Amino acid sequence: MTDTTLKVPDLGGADSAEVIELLVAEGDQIEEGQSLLVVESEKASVEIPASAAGQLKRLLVAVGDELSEGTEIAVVAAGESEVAEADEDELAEQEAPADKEASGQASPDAAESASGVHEQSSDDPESTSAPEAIEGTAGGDTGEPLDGTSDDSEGAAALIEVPDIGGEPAEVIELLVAEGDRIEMDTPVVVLESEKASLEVPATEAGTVASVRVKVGDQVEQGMPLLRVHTDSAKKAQRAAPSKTESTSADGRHAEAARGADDQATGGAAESRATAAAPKAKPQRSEPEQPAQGTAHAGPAVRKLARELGVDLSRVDGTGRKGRVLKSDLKTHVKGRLSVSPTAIEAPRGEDIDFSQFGEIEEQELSRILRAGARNLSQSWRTIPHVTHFEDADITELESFRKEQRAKAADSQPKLTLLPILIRALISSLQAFPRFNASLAASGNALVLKKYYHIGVAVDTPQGLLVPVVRNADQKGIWQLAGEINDLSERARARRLRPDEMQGASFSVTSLGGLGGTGFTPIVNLPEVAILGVSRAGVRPVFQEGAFVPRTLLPLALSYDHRVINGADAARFCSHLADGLADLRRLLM
Ligand code: CAO
Repeated sequence: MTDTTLKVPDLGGADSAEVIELLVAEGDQIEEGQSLLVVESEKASVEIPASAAGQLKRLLVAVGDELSEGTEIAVVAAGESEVAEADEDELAEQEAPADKEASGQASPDAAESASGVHEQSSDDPESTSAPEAIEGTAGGDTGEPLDGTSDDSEGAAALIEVPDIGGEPAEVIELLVAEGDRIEMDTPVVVLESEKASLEVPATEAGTVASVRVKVGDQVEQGMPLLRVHTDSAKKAQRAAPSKTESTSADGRHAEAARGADDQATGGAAESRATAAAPKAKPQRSEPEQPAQGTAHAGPAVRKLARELGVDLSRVDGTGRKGRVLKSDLKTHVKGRLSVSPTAIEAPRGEDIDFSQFGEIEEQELSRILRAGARNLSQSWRTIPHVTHFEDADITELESFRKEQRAKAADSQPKLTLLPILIRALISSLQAFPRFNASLAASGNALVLKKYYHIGVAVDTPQGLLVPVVRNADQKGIWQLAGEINDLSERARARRLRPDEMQGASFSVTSLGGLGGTGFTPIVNLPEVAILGVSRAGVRPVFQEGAFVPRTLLPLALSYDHRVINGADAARFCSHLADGLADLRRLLM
């Protein structure tokens, strides 16, 4: 078994060329002379042939990389059939930091697959020059064990890695520690934000931060190293040290579940489920740009690439001499569009409007949570025929009861608001009307009735709307529900919710009662079929037995999917709920 590193041959006079297409993938059996990739220089586009046959063990370049003669492009294992059986240490040795440093070309992705964890981005000096960046992740090349720990003069070193974040990539939005800082177990070290949630990653080791391996704006995934820590004890940490947020099962089912769960966190699952099934989310606005006025200076290769990508060159800011558009400008332009399209909220008229022409403006970046939530809400709004049914529940007696209980409650007990009591009453109505605790099957031909009662509770947080889930709410008493809602909403606001805590709701409640309003029309949280909105209770005159009497009324708004629930069902459901709230004894029946 011999490994051969394939390199870029003479590029026909060009100093460098850009990889525009990969023709092979890792694991492919390749023949000598077979084309591996297409590169394009200012002069021409050419296919780079393999100079040796074998199984493609590692691809060291990616589309967009700039290559020159001699750049390493792939590692081929001659006569080897199973890449999976490749010895990891040997592999790591080939990727020794010194080699990387010398070539400066090994792509981060390549390093990632060798080590099983992601490497730092290549524009970070530490990722290419600091041997420890490789040591801690790849293991074998420095004698460090694969468990991500190492012995050094200061004792043991360990990596703190990205925990399970629901199978989604996330962005580093805040670094809470710096090199040299002293950290304890559970000290929040980094704030990550995915489309579903933002969370503080707690330290899984106590010690001194030896190096911070990420920077704000980096995209990270589960398992990627965040920090290297000189730990207090010489005791080695497990490479897969379970963090507070980790619960992946051996068969990986958790990741799937968490993915589905997160969908609900920001208001809808269907879209994310669809993208999970698809290889990659497609940009929302993938149509070619509309031609704009004016012309652009650019070379033939840039023009060709622009044509292929559907980019109007006159819209690209040229940074070359006299404003000439370079390939790097084109890349920046396309990256900009791609980075916006997949996650952005659709602009109102699908076009950029320069509002500054009308007056002073300020542009604020939308968080990923907000953007994802907005997309899910749009999807729900577009796909579900929504109807909202209104009902006022007379909670006069209930309010007296609640205040009485609250007055009697010990200091240690949670604050008793209407919400937990409402959830108790709601469970009774869901049990009486099972269609409300259901989802439409993906086929559209069946209704999935759920025998569990996991209630999503919309929580207003500084990062946006989150919907943590009270599980098995039917098995919990009012005080327990109150405690859980308090805990979940506090942790949602402190970015300490785990992705699995936002998964699997069978019905959701959104209460604006603490804030005000007489009614609103909530949007169904896909893939659920109904949502209950609660507004502020107030004392109103109610005509009873020939006279107006003051009663405390609680405005309820039930939005539902009209494909699944008809208006009469909704009216019955709401009456049942209102009756339960009006007379708690009914809940015992
Ligand atoms: N009518 C009158 N008063 C109400 C009420 C209602 N329906 N609901 C709550 N209140 C009162 C509470 O009793 C509490 O009073 P005190 O301060 O005197 O104790 C106060 O309003 C604040 O309640 P709360 O909001 O802290 O607690 P809650 O259990 O009612 O709600 C939670 C918890 C997490 C749901 C809520 O804080 C929240 O985030 N709501 C916003 C949800 C949201 O944004 N929905 C919109 C989704 S669509 O964009």
